[in-house]
Amino acid sequence: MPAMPPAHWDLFCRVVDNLGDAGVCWRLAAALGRRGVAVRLWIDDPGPLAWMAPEGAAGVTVRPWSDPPPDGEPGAVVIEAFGCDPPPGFVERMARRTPPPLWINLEYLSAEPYVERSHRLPSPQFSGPGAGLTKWFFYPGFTPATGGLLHDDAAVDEAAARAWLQQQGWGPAAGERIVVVFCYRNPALPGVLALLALRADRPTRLLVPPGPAQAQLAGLPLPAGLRWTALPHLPQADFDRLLAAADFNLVRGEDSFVRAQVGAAGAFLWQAYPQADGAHAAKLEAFLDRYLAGAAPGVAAVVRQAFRGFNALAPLPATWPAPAAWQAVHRAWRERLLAQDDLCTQLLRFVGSR
Ligand code: TRH
Repeated sequence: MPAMPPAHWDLFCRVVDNLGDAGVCWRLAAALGRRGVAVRLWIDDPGPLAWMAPEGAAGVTVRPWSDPPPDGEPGAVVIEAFGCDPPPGFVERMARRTPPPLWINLEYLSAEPYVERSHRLPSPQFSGPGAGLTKWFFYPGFTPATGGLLHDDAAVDEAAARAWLQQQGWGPAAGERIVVVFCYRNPALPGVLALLALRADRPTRLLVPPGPAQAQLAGLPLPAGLRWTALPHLPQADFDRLLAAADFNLVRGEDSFVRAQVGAAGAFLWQAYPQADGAHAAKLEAFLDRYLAGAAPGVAAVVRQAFRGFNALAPLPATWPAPAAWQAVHRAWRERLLAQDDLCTQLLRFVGSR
């Protein structure tokens, strides 16, 4: 294993469930690598990377999570994703390093107000293996008062994405819409598909990545005008192309949710990661408040109802929101997000300021 340059960064990722932990961490590591940072990505379940990142990325070394890491001298920056707590043996080494590494906790994405209040707050460690160190909270978000979103590679060439889709054999027939269906098991999915089918003038090809949606569709009689194709797992760069090539995206969780906003011209519906205490409902409303802030009241009301319906928090609207009006909302929102510094830029600036 080549010796790491002194200025390397360590990024810790614990795969809790689904794909977002690995997905967000891989996207961040690759983005840092593009900026010339040498990143060691410590991940407890590297399995998904075999298909998500088959070719690796410049500057990124993937290491199996172990405690303590055999040769893990901490780098200049240590990022723990989603509060995953690096191995205690590694944290002890952090406390012994001179100067101590900058320790960052990269939090989950939310549009809720607490994010702006909490972003960049210090958390001095008074006990445990990291006693004496300070951990800093770094919150992704949708406003300049947050850490921003990962979008430094979101300049999308839609024509290239559609050509790629055609090459895979997943392109549209004449007049067909392409809709990606990447959601959790969703009781509202039949209703959303029925709304899509109402546009009889626009037959629809559903492209369905692996996961609960494939299983749900396999048992679902489809309305006329809809057909579906089960996709294999794709490298993350191809998954991004898939969203970029679609006319409309049904997405979930965190990373595909962000990608549908910054890396796709088509509008989307988002199924938030369902939480037993219902906290995902507040996350959804907070996002919609921002996303729809500039929309005409009539459009905002029906789009909000479509999001709420897709999260089974309210009935779906009787008809699909007017596509052109929704598209205009999406385009304005996307331009606003792309005009803000991306998360990688903000992270590098934060590190440089410490
Ligand atoms: O898989 P998810 O539901 O992940 C979730 C969320 O991240 C949520 O915030 C978290 O709390 C939970 O995991 C534990 O959805 P998400 O966030 O969209 O992540 C999917 C990732 O997988 C994304 O980076 C895209 C990638 N992906 C591919 O690269 N290729 C594929 O074929 C598929 C299906 C996904």
